[in-house]
Amino acid sequence: AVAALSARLREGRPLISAWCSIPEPTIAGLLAAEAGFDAVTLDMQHGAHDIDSIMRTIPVIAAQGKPTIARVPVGGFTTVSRMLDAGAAAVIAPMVNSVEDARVFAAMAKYPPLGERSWGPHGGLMLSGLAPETYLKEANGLCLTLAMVETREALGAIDGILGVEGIDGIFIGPSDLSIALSGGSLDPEGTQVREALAHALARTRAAGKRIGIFSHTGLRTRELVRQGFDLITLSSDVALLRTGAQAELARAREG
Ligand code: 3PY
Ligand code: MG
Repeated sequence: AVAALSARLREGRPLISAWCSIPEPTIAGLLAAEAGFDAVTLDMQHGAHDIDSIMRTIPVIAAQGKPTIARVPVGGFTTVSRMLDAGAAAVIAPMVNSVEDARVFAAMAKYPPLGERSWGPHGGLMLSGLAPETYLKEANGLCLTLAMVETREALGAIDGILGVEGIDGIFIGPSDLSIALSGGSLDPEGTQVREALAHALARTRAAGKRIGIFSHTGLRTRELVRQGFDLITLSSDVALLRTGAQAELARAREG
C-alpha cells in the first residue's frame, strides 16, 4: 500500500482520493472498500485526525490495498516523518509559501543524503513489506511530498518550490487560493482560480513533477482529470454524509 501511490503516478493514471476529517478508521475503510476510492486522505489541518487516529486508520485503508495520504497542520513539518513512519504513502503540507518552507518540508520527508528524515519507520516497514535496508534505499522514491500552493506568495514562488529536490509535487487548495486572489471571497471554481490552475499545471509539467487538487464535486473532478491533474481529492466524509442525509430526508418528506 505504501508503494501503490508512486507506482500508479508513474503509470500516468490519475488517482481520485477520498478525504476524511472524522477520526474514525471505519469511515476511511468504507471509503476505500465499498465506495472504491483509489486512496484516502486523512486531514490534520482542518479535520479532527491526530497522530493516534492516523496510526490506527492507515492499516484499515491498507487492508484494502489502498494508499493513505496525510495532510499535516500548517507548519507541522515535524509531523511529516511521523506520518511516513506510520505508513502514509504521501504527505500534503498546507500553506507552503516559500522555497524555504518547501526545503524544510522536503528535509523532514526524505532520508539522507537528500534530507534529514530520522530512522524509525514501523508502519512503513510493515506495510511496504520491505527489509529495513531496502526501505532506507527506496523510501525517498516511494513516499511523496506535496506542497500546497494556495496563496499569492506560493503562486509567485511556484517555480522555486517545484525546483526543490525532495518536493515531488504541489497540491492546490482552491478555496484558500480563491480567498487570496479575490481579496476575500470564496469562489474555488471561479475564473481567477481557473487561470491560476492553468499556470500551475504548465509549471508543474515543465518541472516534471506531480500536481494534485481538492475538488468539491464529481463533475468538477472529471474536468480536472481531463485537464491533466494527477491526484484529485473528491468531497469529504462530512460533505458526503451531509448531502446523502439531506437527499434521503428530502425524498422521505416529499409530498
Ligand atoms: C483549500 O481549498 O484551501 C484546501 O486546503 C483544500 O482542502
Ligand atoms: Mg486550504
